[in-house]
Amino acid sequence: SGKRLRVLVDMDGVIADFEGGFLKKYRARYPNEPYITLEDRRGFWVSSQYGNLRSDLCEKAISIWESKDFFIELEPLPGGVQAVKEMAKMENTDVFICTSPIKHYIHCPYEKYAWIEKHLGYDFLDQIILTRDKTVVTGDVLIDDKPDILGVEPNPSWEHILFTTCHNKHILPSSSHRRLLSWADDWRGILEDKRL
Ligand code: BVP
Repeated sequence: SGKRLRVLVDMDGVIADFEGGFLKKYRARYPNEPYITLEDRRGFWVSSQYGNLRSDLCEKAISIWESKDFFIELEPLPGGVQAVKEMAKMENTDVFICTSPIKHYIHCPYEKYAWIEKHLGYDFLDQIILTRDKTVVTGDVLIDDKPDILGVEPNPSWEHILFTTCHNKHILPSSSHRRLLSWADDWRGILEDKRL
């Protein structure tokens, strides 16, 4: 019922466990350095919080996600892959994975494609949008854990649904953000709303 819907789903922090994967590999590589528990994470940028903890930890943090196999080995977040598959099978629904690669591009873009193929299947490779500016992508909803999604387009077509994760769970319900608390939350209801 209703109109055709285009849903943009972010990858890191929404369907792939970037924070968990980061912390595990950071602690393995730098066992004697301080770290920030997921409970104590604040702010989207892991590198900034580590840099504030001690300035040299910024580059140590960056070295983790710039390493080979970081992105491909991220675990799926609970329910995310299933939800995306289900969403893609719904009538009148186009689902795209909309994700920003890091600029150290030797491994990340390749591994993002490989992750999608591994967890969502070969045919889902048609649905990938790699962009550093999500404001120029059109859609009805963007499900993303980053609180501020900015770019050259001041009025993006999508409604940003803030996906709750360790670094944003303490943010007050700012301005207009609707939230999805997890994939167990009512994403179907949000889609039906947008379809009206
Ligand atoms: O590729 C990911 C990891 C990277 O930014 C991208 C976020 O993509 P979206 O989730 O917005 O699609 N990234 C980079 C840094 C620091 C770089 Br310096 C960081 O702290 N956190 C982070 O996610």
